[in-house]
Amino acid sequence: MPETTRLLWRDMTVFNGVQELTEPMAVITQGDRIDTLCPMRDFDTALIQDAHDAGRGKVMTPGLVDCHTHLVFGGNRANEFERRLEGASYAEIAKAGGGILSTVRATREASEAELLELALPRLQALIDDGATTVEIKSGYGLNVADELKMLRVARRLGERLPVRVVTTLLGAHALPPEYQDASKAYIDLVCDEMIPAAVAEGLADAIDVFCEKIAFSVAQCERVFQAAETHGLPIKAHAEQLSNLGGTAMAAHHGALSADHIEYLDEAGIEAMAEAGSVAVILPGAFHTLRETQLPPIAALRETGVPMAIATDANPGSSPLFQPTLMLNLACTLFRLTPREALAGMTANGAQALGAKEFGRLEVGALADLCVWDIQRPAELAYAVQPGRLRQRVFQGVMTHER
Ligand code: DI6
Ligand code: FE
Repeated sequence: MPETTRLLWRDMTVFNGVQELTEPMAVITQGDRIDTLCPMRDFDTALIQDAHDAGRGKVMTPGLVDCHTHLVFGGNRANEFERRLEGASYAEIAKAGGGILSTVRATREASEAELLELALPRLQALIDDGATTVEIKSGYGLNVADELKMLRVARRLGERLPVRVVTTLLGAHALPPEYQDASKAYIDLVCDEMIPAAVAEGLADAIDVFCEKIAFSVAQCERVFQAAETHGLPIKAHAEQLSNLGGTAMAAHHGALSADHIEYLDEAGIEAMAEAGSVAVILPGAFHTLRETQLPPIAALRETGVPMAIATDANPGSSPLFQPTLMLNLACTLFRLTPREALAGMTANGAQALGAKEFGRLEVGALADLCVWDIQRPAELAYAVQPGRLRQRVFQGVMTHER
C-alpha cells in the first residue's frame, strides 16, 4: 500500500466525535483527509474506483485525543504508592518534599536522550490503545533549561512515533526547592524567562498552571496567564483539584481553553466556564488513584452546557495509568458519564480542549485520524476494559496499525 492512499470502509457503525450515527456508513479517506462519509444507501459504486478496501461492518471512531498528560518524566513513584497504602496522603507526601518534587529530581538528572527513551513506550501504550493526538506537559524541570529539555523531548516524541504531540509549558507546576519561600521570584522566572525562551524555540503550544494550596495562588497563576497573553499563547489550568480556590473562574475570564480536574468547582466557576467557552477536562485516573471522594460537578456542567473532555493525566504520581480507553470506563463508573459523553470527551471535546477543530471528529474535510474497533457498538469501548480491540488505526490518512 502506498504511504497515503484512498482507503474505503463499508457498513460501518460510526461514532463521529459527538454521537453514534444512526445508519451504516461508508467512509473514504483521500490523502490525509476524510473525503466521503455517507450512509450506505447513498453509496455510489463509482467511489470504489482506486480505493483500497479497508474493511466493513465494524465500529469506527475518531482517533482518540488524550488532551492532558505528563508523559515525560524521570524515575517513578512506586515508593509513594506504597506510602499512601500505609496511610500518607498525596498532599502530605508533597509537603515533605516528595510527590512532584521527587519526579523533578529524577527528571533534572536525566538527559534529553534518556527522557526520550523512557517516554517512548509510554506514548506507544497510548497509541496502541487508539490515541492519535496526545498533549504532553512539562512541569518536572522547574528551571529554564530543564523545562525546555522536557518540551524538546515532547517534540521529538511526535517526530519518532505516528502521533500528533501538542506541547504545554507547565513551569508553574510546583515551587522548586531552590525558591523555597521565594515564590514571587519563581513566578518572575516563569514569566520573564521560561515563557519567552520556550516561545523563542517554538516549544510550547500552550501554557498551563497548577492553581492549588500546595502549588500557586490564583494571583500568581493570573500573572502567568498575562505573560502567556503577551506572547499570544493559549492557556489552561489545573484548578479546583484538591480545594476550591477560584482558579477556574479566573482562568475562564482569561479565555482558558480548559480547566482541568475541577472536582471542587462551584456554581460561579461553572458559569464562568460556560461564558468563556472553556472545556472541563475531567481526569478520572487521578480521582481513582488518589481515592478522592469529592466528585466533579458533572450534572451542573451538563445542564450548563460546558463541554466535558476526558484524559489520562498520565503521570508518575497521581495517575500512573497509560490507557485511554480505561478512562472511558472510569468516567462512566466513577463520574456517571454516559458512554456517549465519555467518547465525545476523548474525541471532539478533547480536541476542543486543545483549541483544535481539524481532528477529533469524523466529518468530510477533517484530518483522517481514525480507529476501527472489534466491537458491535461504540458504548462497548466504555463498558469493557479490554486491550486488543483496536483493529485498525489511521493517522493523517496513513494506516499505522492493522491486525
Ligand atoms: N495535578 C496532577 O494530577 C498532576 N499534576 C498536577 O498538578 C500530578 C503530577 C504528579 O503527581 O507528579
Ligand atoms: Fe495533570
